[in-house]
Amino acid sequence: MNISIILPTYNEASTINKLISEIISIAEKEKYDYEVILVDDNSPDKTHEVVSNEFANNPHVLPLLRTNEKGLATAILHGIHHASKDRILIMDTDFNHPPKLIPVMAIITDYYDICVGSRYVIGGGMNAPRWRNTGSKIYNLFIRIIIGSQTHDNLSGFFIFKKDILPQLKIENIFYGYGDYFIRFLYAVQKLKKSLVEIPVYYHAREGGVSKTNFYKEIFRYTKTVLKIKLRTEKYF
Ligand SMILES: Nc1nc2c(ncn2[C@@H]2O[C@H](COP(=O)(O)OP(=O)(O)OP(=O)(O)O)[C@@H](O)[C@H]2O)c(=O)[nH]1
Ligand SMILES: [Mg+2]
Repeated sequence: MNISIILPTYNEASTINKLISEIISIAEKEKYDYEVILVDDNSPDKTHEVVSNEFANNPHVLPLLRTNEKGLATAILHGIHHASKDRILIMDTDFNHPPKLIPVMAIITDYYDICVGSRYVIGGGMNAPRWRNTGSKIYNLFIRIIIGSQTHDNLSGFFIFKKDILPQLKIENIFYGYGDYFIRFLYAVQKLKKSLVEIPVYYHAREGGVSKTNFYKEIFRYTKTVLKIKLRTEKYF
């Protein structure tokens, strides 16, 4: 297995080294040909420096620092541009997304183009207040109805895909903004009839640091994204 793991970070210094260490031990156990690409947007808490110091002698860890741009989706795109392996896995860096599922998701891409870690298939879920759980479920239903998405969790952001699907996409028109990039990505790969499997994931609470998600701002952004897709105002391929 040949895999690039992209970790976008903003102020995650308190947990990032633990996460990378766990990923490394999984990757070594599974005998992956792998790289861990950190994309940090000049975090004031020095996330990039913390990682660079800890893994200075590890050729599998590539800590990238962006100083000219900030934002989750363009950070992921930056990581994609540096990825050299056949499969690309993206995950949050605060332990919302459990690294122990990486081998399951990775093996699925032997048979399917994309595997998504999903909160809204049987066995999935999230450690969050009831209003957030219910709100997120209803919002996903809204996305599915309006744009015909066949995926249950359109805001997951924990996924792996075969890199060879990228040349078929206009990735600059997909990977921008915040979690909305994932709605566009799923829509585009569905249109291209790529094969996708969702596996259940239980999101744990973040282990340290603070949330970067401004709930109301993001709901507005996601709704704008869904409407843009419906009205076909952007080109994804
Ligand atoms: N590079 C980069 N990463 C970001 C940026 N904003 C968020 N992230 C990362 O994106 C991931 C998701 O952000 P979170 O703050 O965990 O958002 P969330 O999961 O909705 O919120 P929590 O429930 O608090 O975890 C984390 O790994 C962040 O460090 C950004 O502007 N640039
Ligand atoms: Mg998180």
